[in-house]
Amino acid sequence: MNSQFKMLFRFTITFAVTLTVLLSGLLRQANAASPVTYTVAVGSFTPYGIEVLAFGPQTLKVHRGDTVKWLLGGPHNIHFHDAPLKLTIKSKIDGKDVVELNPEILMPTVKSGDKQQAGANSGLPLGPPPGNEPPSFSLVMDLAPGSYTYICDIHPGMIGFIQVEEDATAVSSPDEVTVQGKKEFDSAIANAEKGWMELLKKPAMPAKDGAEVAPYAEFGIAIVSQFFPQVTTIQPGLTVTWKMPAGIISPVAINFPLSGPMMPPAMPMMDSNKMPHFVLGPDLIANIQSGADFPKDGVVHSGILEGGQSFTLKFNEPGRYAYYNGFGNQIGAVIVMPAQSR
Ligand SMILES: [Cu+2]
Repeated sequence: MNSQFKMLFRFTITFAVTLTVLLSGLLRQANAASPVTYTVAVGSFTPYGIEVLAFGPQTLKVHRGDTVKWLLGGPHNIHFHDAPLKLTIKSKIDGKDVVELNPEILMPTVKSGDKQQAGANSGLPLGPPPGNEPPSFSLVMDLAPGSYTYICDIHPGMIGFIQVEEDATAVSSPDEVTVQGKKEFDSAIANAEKGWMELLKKPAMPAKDGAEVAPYAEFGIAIVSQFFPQVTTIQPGLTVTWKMPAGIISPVAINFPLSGPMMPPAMPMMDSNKMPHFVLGPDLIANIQSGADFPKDGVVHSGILEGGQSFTLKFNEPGRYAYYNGFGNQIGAVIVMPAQSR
């Protein structure tokens, strides 16, 4: 009995040792696997105004030394820090007062293909990339295991996570990651379509004290780029307030009247020191205070409204007033009824 036990014991030890050697051999093989490149989608559009403002997949697990390549589907940056920077700043360029896109957002702190480092920012592409390549930005994740958070400064709420796993931990293949990213975006779009249909069931509320317009409808990580409602009807003497939801949002700028052809919202330029800037055009710079009466000349620039901000105008004269988003692709109207229709 005792010798049997010893034999079993010896066998167990031998088996365990053999298994360990075998396994560690396998693991070493896994470790020795050459680094791979993962692709993360950055935002996405539908042809009909539903936009995903997210990184897909939101969470990516990699091994040390792998590369992450972000495919830029719009004006986004990749920034490894915790809170979005202020979108615009007032500054002087060659002695001239301007409002410009925050240069800290615009200017890259690392080159595509570099190793990730704390605070790394891709900056914003100033033009289309050479050739027919879609715009992208890559970093090598030569990092200790742990979770690394990044954001887009343009769209507060766009947040992504790179999880660097121990070499022994299995992670998805690049193909699986691409499929996962697409799945997350497809489901966000489906969710927004459903939300939009639900929104249509809600009756428009008659404006008693003043009307409210939402510049976007948000559904999770997707937005519908339309004014809600698109046409606002009020009695003379009432106000209209454009109210931005807080969260994952695209900035908006309310502009009266329609005045196409549209100016680009911001113009790239070089200063005398050859430093690039993105200077805001008149459609993005406020010419009137929120709460003011609609001006006699009919020209209104609300300035940029970000998440949580609002802009109010008071309409005293009956008429039809059309407006647009200075960032493009959205029009709306305010109809002020004749006083006798009260
Ligand atoms: Cu963004």
